[in-house]
Formats: sequence, C-alpha cells, structure tokens
Amino acid sequence: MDSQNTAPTLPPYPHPAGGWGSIKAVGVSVVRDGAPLATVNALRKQNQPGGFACVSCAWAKSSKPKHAEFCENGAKATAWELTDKRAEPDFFAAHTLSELRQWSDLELEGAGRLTEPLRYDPTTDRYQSVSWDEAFAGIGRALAAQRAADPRATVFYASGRASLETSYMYQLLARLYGNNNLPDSSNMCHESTSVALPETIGVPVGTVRLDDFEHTDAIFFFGQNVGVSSPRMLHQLQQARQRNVPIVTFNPLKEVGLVHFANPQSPVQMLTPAETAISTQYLQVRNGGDLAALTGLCKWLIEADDAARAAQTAPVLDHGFVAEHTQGFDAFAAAMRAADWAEIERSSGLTRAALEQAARTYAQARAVLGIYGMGLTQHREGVANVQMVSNLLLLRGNIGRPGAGICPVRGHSNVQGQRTVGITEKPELAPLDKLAELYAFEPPRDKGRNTVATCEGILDGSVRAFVGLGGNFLRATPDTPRLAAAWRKLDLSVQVATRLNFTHVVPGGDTWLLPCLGRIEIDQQAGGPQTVSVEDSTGCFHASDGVADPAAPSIRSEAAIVAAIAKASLPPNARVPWDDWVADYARVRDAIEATWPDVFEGFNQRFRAPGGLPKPNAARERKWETASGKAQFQRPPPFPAETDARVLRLMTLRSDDQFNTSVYSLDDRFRNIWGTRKVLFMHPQDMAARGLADGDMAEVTTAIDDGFLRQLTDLRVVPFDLPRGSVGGYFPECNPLMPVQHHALQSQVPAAKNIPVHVARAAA
Ligand SMILES: Nc1nc2c(c(=O)[nH]1)N[C@H]1C(S)=C(S)[C@@H](COP(=O)(O)OP(=O)(O)OC[C@H]3O[C@@H](n4cnc5c(=O)[nH]c(N)nc54)[C@H](O)[C@@H]3O)O[C@H]1N2
Ligand SMILES: Nc1nc2c(c(=O)[nH]1)N[C@H]1C(S)=C(S)[C@@H](COP(=O)(O)OP(=O)(O)OC[C@H]3O[C@@H](n4cnc5c(=O)[nH]c(N)nc54)[C@H](O)[C@@H]3O)O[C@H]1N2
Ligand SMILES: [Mo]
Repeated sequence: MDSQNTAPTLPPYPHPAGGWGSIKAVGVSVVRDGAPLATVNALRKQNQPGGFACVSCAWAKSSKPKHAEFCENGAKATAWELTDKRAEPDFFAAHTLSELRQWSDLELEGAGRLTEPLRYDPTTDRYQSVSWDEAFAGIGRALAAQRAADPRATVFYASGRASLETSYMYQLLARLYGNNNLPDSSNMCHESTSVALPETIGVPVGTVRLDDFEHTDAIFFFGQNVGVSSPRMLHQLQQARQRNVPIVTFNPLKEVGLVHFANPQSPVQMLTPAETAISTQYLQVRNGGDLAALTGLCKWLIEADDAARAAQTAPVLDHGFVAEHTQGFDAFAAAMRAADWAEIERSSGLTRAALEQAARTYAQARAVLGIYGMGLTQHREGVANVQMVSNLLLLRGNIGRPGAGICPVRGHSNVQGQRTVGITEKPELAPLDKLAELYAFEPPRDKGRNTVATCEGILDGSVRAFVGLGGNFLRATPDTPRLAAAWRKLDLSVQVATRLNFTHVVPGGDTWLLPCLGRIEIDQQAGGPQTVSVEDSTGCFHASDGVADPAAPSIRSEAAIVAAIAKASLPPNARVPWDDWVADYARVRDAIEATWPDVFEGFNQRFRAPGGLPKPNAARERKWETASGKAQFQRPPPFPAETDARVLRLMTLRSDDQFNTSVYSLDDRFRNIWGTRKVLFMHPQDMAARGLADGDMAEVTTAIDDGFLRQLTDLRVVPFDLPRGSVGGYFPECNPLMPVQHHALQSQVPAAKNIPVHVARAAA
C-alpha cells in the first residue's frame, strides 16, 4: 500500500504563501475530501460570531472577523472533518489490523469518519462494532479493575482539541480515578514555554494580544512556520509590514510564508504581483543555534550600552525598567560580555555582522514582539531557548506594554485551554484543594506522568491502561517501533477519535475505539444544541457552536463519552453531576468558574465577547508572579556541544498539507515536494561529502548509542537550501529515529528539531 517513494522534483516554489495557490488548494481539498456543500456552508461560519472556532491552529480570532475569517489550512481542516467518507463496520470487517498496520497515515485517515463504537476481536484480528452500552460497561469494568489494582498504572492522554468543558470533565475523571496521569500534546510542544516563562515573567503563557501587532515597531521571529502553522497571523504580519515594521526571522529554512505573502482577501494583491515581503532580514541559523544567536544579540546590546555609558550618549537598554522590574541583570550581563564571538558564530552558523544588524534593528525599535514556535521548544535546550527570548525582551522593557511582548504560537486549537482547566501531570498546577472541596474527595497529590514518562511506562510495563481523548499517541511520540511493540503488552486501550489512525490499529490488550463528534458538528443534548469554548494562543476564550450535521447519528460527543466512562468506572459521587453536565454544558462552565473564580468570573455571561474573553495575565500588567516578585534574567547554559563533524542534526518538519499526523496529501507545495514524504533535505556539500547524489536513497542512523539501532533506509535525498550540518525530514515519518530519552532537559519535550544522525548511502 505504500506509494510514498516516487522521486521528488526540485525547483524552488516561486509563489507567495496565500494568494491564488492557496485558494486553489482549498478547492482541491474540499473536493478531494468530499462533502463540498457541507464544507462551504461551514466555512461561512468559521471563526465568526455564532459559528465555530477553527479546529486547525490556535491563532487569535479577531473581534472584527473578515468575510472569510479562515486560511487555506483552516479550510482544509474543516474539509477533513466534514468529509463524506465513512469508516463503517463493513470497512473493519474487510481489513484485519495486521493489514491496516501496513497502511500509511494518509491511507488510514483516508478511510473517513468513524461511525460506530468498536472493540478489537483478537480471534479474527478485526474490529467489531458494539453498542454504546456494551462499550461503556466493558470499559468501565476494565478501568475499575485496574483502579482497584493500582490507579497509577492508568493514563489519561489528551491531544489538544477537546473543549474547555470536556477537558475539565476529563481531568476530574483522572483525579477521581486516583492519579494525575494527564499527559497531553503540550508535553511534545510548548511545555518548554510552560516551564520557562513562569521562572522569568511569572506566567506560563505569552503576553501578546492581537492589537499589539498594530502598535509594534519590530517583530523577531524564531522557529515558527507562520505560512503553514498559523496562516491567519500572516494578516497581522502583512499589516505590520505595510507600516514598515521590520521582521527579523531566525530559521534554518527559507520558509515561503516567512519570505512573502499575498493576501487572498485583498483583490489588489491577488491581481498584481505586489505581494508583501514578510521578513526584512532572514537569518538561516543552524538548528540548535538559537542559544548562540540570541546570546549574540544580547551581547551586542549590552556592550553597546556599556559604550554609550562611557561616551555619555543615550543608553541602549531600558535601565529604569531593569532596575524597577527585574532581577539577575548583573550576572546575566556579565555572562553575555564574557561570551566569545567566535563561539557564537560557530554555534549559530551566523556571522557577527548579521547578528549585529539584527541587534541594531532591535535597539532602534520602541516596542518589539518576540514570536516563536517548535524551532525553539523542541530541543534539549528548549527551556533555555525560550528564556533567552525573554531575556532579550527584558533588556529594553519589551514586556508589559502595548506593541511589545512574548508570543509563543500554540499548536492545537485548545491545547492552551486544556492546561488552564487542569489537564496537567503537575499537582502544584492543579487546584486540588478546590476540587476536594467542590467534589468531596481526596485528590491524588503525587506527580503524574507526562508524555515522556508515559512512553517510559509503556516501555517498562508500569503503564497498564491508556485512555486517549483524541490524538495519535504512537505516531506523535518518539521511538515508534519500540513503543508500538511495547503497546501490545498493555491490558487496556481506549481511544476516542474522529478518524482512524496508526494508534488505533495497534491493539493494546482489551482495545476499544469510540467515535466522537468534532467541534464543527452540531452537538445535540437533552438541553438542546450545545456550545463549547476554547482558549487561543493569546489567552482569549471563545464560544464555539457546531454548524454541520454529525457524520452519523450514532456518534456521541466527547463530553458525553467522558461522562459515561466516568460513571461506568468510578463509584457514585453525588457531588459530581455528570448527567446534568452533559445535558447542558453551561453547567460545566459554572463548575469551571467555581473552580477558578478569578480567571473565569462571569464565564457564561461573557464568553461570547467579540474577539474572545481575555484571561487575566499578570505579566501584561507588569506584575511578576515569580519567586522574587520581579522579572528574572536567566543565564543560559553552554551552547549545545559540538559533536563529531560527521554527525548531522536532523530537524523534523511539517509539510503544507498535513495537520500533525493527519496527512492530507503527499505534497508539500511550498518546499516543492510532490507525491512523497519519504525525503531527507540536505545541503549539497553535506551530500557530496558522503558521496550522495540527488535522488539517492539514504541510510539515516541515530547517533545516540544506548543499545538500540534506530535507522531509516527509505528516505530519498533532496538537495536543499539549509545550513551545513543540518538535515530535515518529515514528522511523523522520522519519529523512529528519535529516542524517548532525547528530550528538553527541564520540560521533557522531545527534541524533535535536533536529532543527531549519521547519513550514508543506503545499500541497494
Ligand atoms: N497546517 C498546520 N498547522 C498546524 C499544524 C500542522 O501540522 N499543520 N500543527 C499545529 C501544532 S500542534 C503546532 S505545535 C504548530 C507547529 O508550528 P511550528 O511552531 O511552526 O512548528 P514546525 O512546523 O514543526 O517547525 C517550525 C519551524 O522551525 C524551524 N526550525 C527547525 N529547527 C530550528 C531551530 O533549531 N531553530 C530555529 N530558529 N528554527 C528551527 C523549521 O524550519 C520550521 O520552519 O502548528 C499548529 N498548526
Ligand atoms: N518528530 C516530531 N514529533 C512530533 C512533533 C514534531 O514536530 N516532530 N510535533 C509534536 C507536537 S507539537 C504535537 S502537538 C504532537 C501531536 O500529537 P497528537 O495530538 O497526539 O496527534 P494528532 O496528529 O494531532 O492527532 C490526530 C488524530 O486526532 C483525532 N482527532 C481529530 N479531531 C478530533 C476531535 O475533535 N476529537 C477527538 N477525540 N479526536 C480527534 C483523529 O482521530 C486524528 O487521527 O506531535 C508531536 N510529535
Ligand atoms: Mo503542537
């Protein structure tokens, strides 16, 4: 079934992101995924008042939505959810799981929406449909037995799409069950942010809101692929560029969306070639070189300020802010002065002159935004990377005033919100006393399992049962083959999902697959059609109403499924009104407000606010909820060690036609790759040094020796414009190369942007 290895073609993508290419791509995907009418109708209500919050990225939604407030990738995500393809019981009768395990991600999801609850039958190696009652009774029995044996051997994973209401119920289920085992996709994503920022500025999230883009004077962009991952932000960037705001980008790859953009909603730009140039300076930093690059910027600023002081000219730093609001400046400044330019140039792969030019841009701007994504967080030094952005901003008081701030661009459409309502393995971040008071039980107080600890527990057998609220755990996590083999030894696997994926076709003991509604669909409960809510990247809550008919009448909502699992597996607790909550989600919002009265005050009355209801953010007000009560400069660790010159650093990338492990097609039009995802992007000189030519098959071996051979031999080499020593491949195809223990030091985010590898020619 694997058709992914046709030869890729090469010439660079000459067109801007957005523009006609994007309109055409939407049309193609709407037709390809079926249900054009449902999709077109839904698109009219995407990110509109009374409509639904897009299921693709988490970027902020404007209070003045445009006529079509969606991007190409948001439209594709809508089409994907509203497909008219169905994976019905006859599909599962026709295919064994052994057979389905050979299918690609594209083929598995291509089967369409799941419609019936399914249970794996090991005697036939197939899924069989069961009634919802049978499913909940069976799952309830198994979970209760596991709870009696050891409640800490069960984990409750969440992917990041589920609403605030469902997520709240889900974390309560875990805690009533007896653990804090709430790993989520954020553990593979922005957990580096959630660990870094509380130490530096006292909040776990960014400080930027949409209107800051209207007041900023410079934008610094690190490791975020806006044209693919959050395209609606291109509008803010384009408007900033029209005001002549410089945008300085640090990225090993020349990503099309960061180079130029044509606005599909601007007729002038669509009809003329006058697209906006996005980045004014593009620094192709080596992957893993940001610590050094940011050190170069800070060093130049601090030394320029030293020189200004000596010459008695205007200061470069904001000394008033540093004195009043921060701690740790002297030690940080000393470390920056001591940093060696040769080391900075070597580690970053950038010239001193280029870094000085960027530093000057920063110094000349009154208000600066620091924006970043996975290029910073998915590294061994992920937390330090984020803290260096914070340090850079603090030097000139660029946090807590209009047009300035730090902006982590979140992934899943409600991943930030899940954390806000208690999905966390860290007991200190959950309102356990409040939950104890509201629901009259003793919540577990010990640390739970995050994603890496869950992987370790699956490998060593200490995790026995896995409940997944969305996601594709086995494809998204590291060490795919090892983990999939260990998964077979679980006692119980329960997956709640919209479409079939790899995790579902690897049985884990007693195996259940439950079909749920997506957010775009009308969610009819006893109390009428339900509204849900989500939180965007900028900390604003939004209401979301389903607009499309459910994919099948038998499908249930995530909230209903979570409540039914809770009722079937836990002893009754009169204080937890599962049925009332499912009948009317407004009652869950009341419970959320009762749990966090300061954050969710008047939630039901206010959550339809245009542009979203902002969550309180102390750092925005320059109130620093850190240990010292001040914003904290953090000295960075040493730059990543220079490895053996033969070792290359692999970064795993998303194409323009996927949402995480949901692969929409095998094309990546921005990188000019067609019909395959089995490629390895390489610098021509790194290819030549290994005797590799364009189109050769590579043997890629992880250069971490822990007794396991991790190797791929099916990637085709593509010469590419990236720094020497860096190579690129696609996520999730390259995940077998990523060891579980290769993660960010403090946050345990898998270091997916910097995997040391050896590359050679594959044996013919
Ligand atoms: N269409 C679409 N949208 C999505 C997603 C999707 O898969 N498809 N996924 C969603 C999710 S869950 C997330 S987390 C976000 C992810 O969105 P992003 O944060 O954009 O993540 P990636 O696309 O993985 O990588 C980001 C960029 O980092 C660069 N990079 C790699 N290594 C380094 C490095 O060492 N330094 C620097 N400076 N840059 C580096 C890469 O070249 C790439 O351009 O997008 C969300 N939105
Ligand atoms: N090598 C490498 N690995 C990575 C990354 C990387 O850049 N490189 N990125 C990491 C990041 S940032 C993330 S966020 C993770 C993503 O990890 P996950 O969130 O676990 O994976 P997804 O691919 O987003 O999950 C897709 C599945 O979710 C289900 N789904 C879709 N919509 C819904 C819904 O509304 N409800 C429910 N219940 N299910 C739904 C569908 O069945 C679909 O197959 O991957 C991480 N892994
Ligand atoms: Mo993510």
